[in-house]
Amino acid sequence: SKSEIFELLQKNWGGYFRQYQMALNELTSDFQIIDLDWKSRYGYSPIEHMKSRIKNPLSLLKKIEKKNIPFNQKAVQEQIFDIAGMRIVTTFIDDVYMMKEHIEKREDIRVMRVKDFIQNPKPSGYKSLHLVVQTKVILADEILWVPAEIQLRTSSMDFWAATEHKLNYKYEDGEVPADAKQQLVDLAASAFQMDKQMSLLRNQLLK
Ligand code: 0O2
Repeated sequence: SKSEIFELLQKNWGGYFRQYQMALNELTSDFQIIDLDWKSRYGYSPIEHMKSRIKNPLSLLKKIEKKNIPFNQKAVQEQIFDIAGMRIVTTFIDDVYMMKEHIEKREDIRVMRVKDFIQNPKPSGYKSLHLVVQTKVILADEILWVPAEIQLRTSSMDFWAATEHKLNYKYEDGEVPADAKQQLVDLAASAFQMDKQMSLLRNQLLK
């Protein structure tokens, strides 16, 4: 039953999902190093801040049900890629694509899929660039390539997403009023306007 699976997930969280924590340790360290390197090289880093999370058991269970995935480790690993999640928030839109190019060049990260919700926003107005990756994790006597999702977005996109998430939380099982949805779409456009103007200003100042 659902509650049994849920209990099982919670109990086995530590062991079952250890590899995902390892992947997040790797990714966090990778981008901390990039941040330091950028600062020492140029006195400026494109990374505003970053955050990692392991998908919570309830959210994972919902996804398993929604996608109709059989509940075993192999199936889950092959079909759900965002158990380990890393979010990198940048200053400018260009930084998002610069980070993407950097990640694509790394030998310890394999990019499996790119979902560009900046070019093609979600109906909600959500913008971000998602990379489904595999992260190299070196164990005592084997090498793992652990699935993870890296979300790249600007501060402005991050502000919108965090606020929208909070506003929608209340309606988890119901429908958000159409008018509120439209306002959120408009707010996403305003947030993007700010990103574009910041880029223009930067280009002016760099000339
Ligand atoms: P949580 O709590 O972080 O787990 P997929 O089947 O995986 O290819 P899916 O599930 O649509 O497709 O994945 P996608 O779109 O790549 O990423 C889903 C994640 O993107 C969400 O995580 C959010 O972090 C973010 N996201 C997507 N759409 C929205 C949106 O409209 N508003 C906000 N605020 N965030 C969004 P989870 O799984 O919802 O949450």
